[in-house]
Amino acid sequence: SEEQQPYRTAYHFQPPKNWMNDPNGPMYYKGIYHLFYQYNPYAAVWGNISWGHSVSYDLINWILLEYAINPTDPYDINGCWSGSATILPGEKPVILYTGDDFKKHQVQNLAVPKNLSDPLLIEWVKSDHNPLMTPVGDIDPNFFRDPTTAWQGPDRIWRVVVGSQIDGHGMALLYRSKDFINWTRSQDPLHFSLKTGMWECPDFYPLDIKGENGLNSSVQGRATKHVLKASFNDHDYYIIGDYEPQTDSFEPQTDFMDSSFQLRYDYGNFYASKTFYDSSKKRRILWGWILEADSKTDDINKKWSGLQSMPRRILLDKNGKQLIQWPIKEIEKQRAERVNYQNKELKGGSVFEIEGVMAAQADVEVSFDLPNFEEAEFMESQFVDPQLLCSQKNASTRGVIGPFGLLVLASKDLTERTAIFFKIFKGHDKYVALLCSDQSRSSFREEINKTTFGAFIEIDPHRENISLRTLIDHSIVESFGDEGRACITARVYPELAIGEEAHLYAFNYGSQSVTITSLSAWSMKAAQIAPIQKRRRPP
Ligand code: DQQ
Repeated sequence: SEEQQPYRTAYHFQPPKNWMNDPNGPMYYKGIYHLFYQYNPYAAVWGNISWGHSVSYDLINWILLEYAINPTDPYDINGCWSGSATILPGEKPVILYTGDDFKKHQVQNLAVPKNLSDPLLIEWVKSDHNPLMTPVGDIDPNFFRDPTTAWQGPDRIWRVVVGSQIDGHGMALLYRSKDFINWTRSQDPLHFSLKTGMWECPDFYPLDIKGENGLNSSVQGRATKHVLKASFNDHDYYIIGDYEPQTDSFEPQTDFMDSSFQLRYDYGNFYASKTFYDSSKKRRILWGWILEADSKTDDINKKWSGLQSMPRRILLDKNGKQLIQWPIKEIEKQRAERVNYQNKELKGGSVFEIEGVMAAQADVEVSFDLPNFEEAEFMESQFVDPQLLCSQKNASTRGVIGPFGLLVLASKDLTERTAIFFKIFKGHDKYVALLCSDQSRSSFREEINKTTFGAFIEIDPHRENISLRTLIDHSIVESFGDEGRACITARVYPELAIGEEAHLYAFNYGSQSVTITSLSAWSMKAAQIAPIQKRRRPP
């Protein structure tokens, strides 16, 4: 019941019980979306890793299936770890995944559907050729995993990258194959970094420079930019650049850990993500693993651990310098009762309650009219860490232009609340909006990680408004600042502000007033996540 399980989500994907981590092999195939995920069938802690499998017609409501692959063979007996799906010509989906083998060496394996005429692709068979790629030469068997979706060059040869670390440096090893069975390692990796360790779950895909359509992973050419994502230091970082399939060279515009400003999908809790191309709606969609922020004991007691993010549509920002993410539009079908405010002034120091929605299960969109920037607080250096700035001057610290934003999953007396807010700063030669998600007072419970998160958004001096969208779902708060230019996901576990006792507020603790140009908040209907209906046997 909701009373015993106040932190289970209503419209974010999660299995009924046990441990879940990375999203794996997401794909759209013949009218159905498939989501696989790292799953422990036996417990709420990491282990016995198998590929959980669920299918959906809309990416919101899910049918739970039997796991697709589990550790049964010498080449994956210690775990079927992360990997990706590729749809081969002739509409043939295949999976490449990492096996932790009998020697605890990481190897790459292939699995294919047993029966292509089963629309749900319930059963998968592993290839007799496994393992296809093994850690030989300078590859450390502990650092060789997470193959991407493969792409084909103009020469028809398949390419795939695998995450690695050689001599302490993170990299994406490149492999080529004509038949998807025999793979040859390229002398040069697709990319590497001297400033990071192991790259987990790399992802590599094209985006259209103009236009909003996503692209199949095998599209190359002048009108595209390529994104390379790698998971390290607990975050998902990306760089954008030009990919040349003739030489397999990738020239990024900026590089990982180059300066103090790092591009990340999400500046909060979000890891080991993966994208796929949805050919039905011509869009690229991102899934990410949202970890628990409570303790292992809490997970064992509540019998589950791990969520998937709301699937996000990915676009290239007009300036080509960064990505924009937005919750897939299907989620709007879950919107129920709505409250709406327009032109509401928030004087400095004010808090007002947004009543009439289920505050523990809501979607909120708000846009703020900004005052003149002349008064904005000065930011000494542009090298400050936004997360540090958000934790030093949290939601309770009075400012000038901001903090203003939302208090979510808040108790009536505001002793518990998660604050998502903006502050505007004047730098030496530019203005920035700081987006914060402050969990420091999110719960009276101890043993919860309440780290505050922050992200910068560059704005020009004439900027008149800024928007925030926040998805609130019991223990997850997913925020999209400035139309999706900066995203922050947080996990929160309130003691008082649960179920009907949760409240929603807008606030402004800056000295300057700001105006809510418009605010809409909706109660959200629960998604259906149910096991497949077993057909009754004929008598
Ligand atoms: N999770 C998988 C690995 C991957 C890691 C194991 C990232 O394949 O590198 O469950 O969270």
